[in-house]
Amino acid sequence: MIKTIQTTPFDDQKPGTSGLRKRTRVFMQPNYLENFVQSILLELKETGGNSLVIGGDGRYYNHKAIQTIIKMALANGIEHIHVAKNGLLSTPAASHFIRKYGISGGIILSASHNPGGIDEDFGIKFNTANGGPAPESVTNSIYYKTRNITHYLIADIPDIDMDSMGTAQVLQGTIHVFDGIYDYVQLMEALFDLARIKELLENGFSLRLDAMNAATGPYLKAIFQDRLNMGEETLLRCIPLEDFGGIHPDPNLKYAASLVKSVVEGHSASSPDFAAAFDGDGDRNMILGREIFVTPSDSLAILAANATLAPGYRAGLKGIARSMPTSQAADKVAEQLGIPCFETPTGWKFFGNLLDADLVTLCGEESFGTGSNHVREKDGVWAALFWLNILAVTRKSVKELVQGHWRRFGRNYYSRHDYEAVDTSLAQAFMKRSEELLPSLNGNTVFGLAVKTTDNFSYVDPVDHSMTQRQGIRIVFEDGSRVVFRPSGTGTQGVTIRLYLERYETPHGNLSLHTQEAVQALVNWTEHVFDLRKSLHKTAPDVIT
Ligand code: G16
Repeated sequence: MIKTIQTTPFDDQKPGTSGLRKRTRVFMQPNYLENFVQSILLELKETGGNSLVIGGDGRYYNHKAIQTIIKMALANGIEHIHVAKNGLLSTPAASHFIRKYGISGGIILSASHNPGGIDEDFGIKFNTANGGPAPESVTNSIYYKTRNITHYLIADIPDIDMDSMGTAQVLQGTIHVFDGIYDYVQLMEALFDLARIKELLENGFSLRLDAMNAATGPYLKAIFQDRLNMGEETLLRCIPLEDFGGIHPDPNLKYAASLVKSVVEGHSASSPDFAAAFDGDGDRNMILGREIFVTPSDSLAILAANATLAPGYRAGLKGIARSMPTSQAADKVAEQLGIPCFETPTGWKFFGNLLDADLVTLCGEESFGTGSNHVREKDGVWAALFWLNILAVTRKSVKELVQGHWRRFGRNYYSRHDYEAVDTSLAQAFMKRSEELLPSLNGNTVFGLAVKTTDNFSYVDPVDHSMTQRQGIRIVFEDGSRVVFRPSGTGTQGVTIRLYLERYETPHGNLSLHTQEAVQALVNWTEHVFDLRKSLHKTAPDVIT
């Protein structure tokens, strides 16, 4: 019943910022998925694991991959295999399930916000027993195994029925098909005052939530339709589709442009008071209010400043963590609250130790990620509920809340310019040349911008003291503004170079500039000093958020 299949290594199975992401057809080639899964399962077994959660964001190839993983987990002697009904499980819900039931780890099939389909992207993430993305020590060990693999094990059994809940004994293991929605909704009910939110909504406050044809649809229905009695018109694109309806399930200004247009730019009396969109696997969020887009960095800072208004955070915050490229808006709040603010490399996995050691309560990233110690992942639906809870208590509009925040802490104008699918050798040469230039910039003033410090960011984890180096080129100016750039770790074609621009204005400065106008001097400075566009053979960024 258990087959041993001979295989040879693939040389491109090094996990990136968040698991292994490739074109779907790469995963579909013989043994590709199996090699990676076998390496994960060996890692799980070596660390004493005997239970596993499996689920995904519903994209093309999910079902087939889940069946393969179940059969391989059984063959590798995993005793308890928990499979989400229909295979659908958002990333934060997976994290919660692992933590709540003490499961040894989880495999989440998702390429996050990347498009889905046979000619698009697929991905596989491994989360450890704390519910968070595997740290680098674990992903490096998995990668090492993929380099040395000679065979994998798979049970020769028919496919498992994933469409109905229940428990079945198969070979030496037990397969539990569970409801991927229920536990997560219970957690949200414990953290937020849903009755107060309901009262707000019953009093004419209007809402629009966009699941972008991806994993959050069923969660939004369970919370906003079943518990908060909201009508269907408030929930957009809530049926998960294998190809996300042909869109990028990426909640940002480019890929959720129609929502942005109807709420922010072309707002009218019928525009909702609050809107949010979520990505493929439900961990990212974009927050909008009538006439205002809330940058993810500001969202983190505003949630932190108002956290005690939500029941789950009444006791206050231990600390805040943000990824290095995320704006320093949260630092200002931490300073006023008298709590620490940690700066980590990009990747949610770097927050895990800080959360486990209870050093921080809230975390956030500029890449539309916000979360807390309730799970070990960023969490889109949680962020929307947190905002609604604060709005329900303060009875302010989103715009009033954001502008009031700026008047108190100052405004960190912020924008990210992405240069996508750059030729790998061009991108590498550009990063190398830029790093070499750094020492000559210190103390120099160009275009009126005085450079204070420069580095290629490195991080020492305060808990386990592991060191992560060269995480992005960072130029800090005397006025607190910053230019940062780094290669993305989640792209699947060539290299994406991300340029992060941040300019700080004090509470008494000009708080109402257009963002691109506010950061233009930093763009000019970057072009002058690093010749970025020419070096990358680009004339303009591909995406601006
Ligand atoms: C992943 C990680 C995030 C990271 C983002 C962007 O998000 O979980 O921590 O900020 O990628 O990473 P990069 O700039 O390297 O592309 P997701 O939602 O794609 O899993």
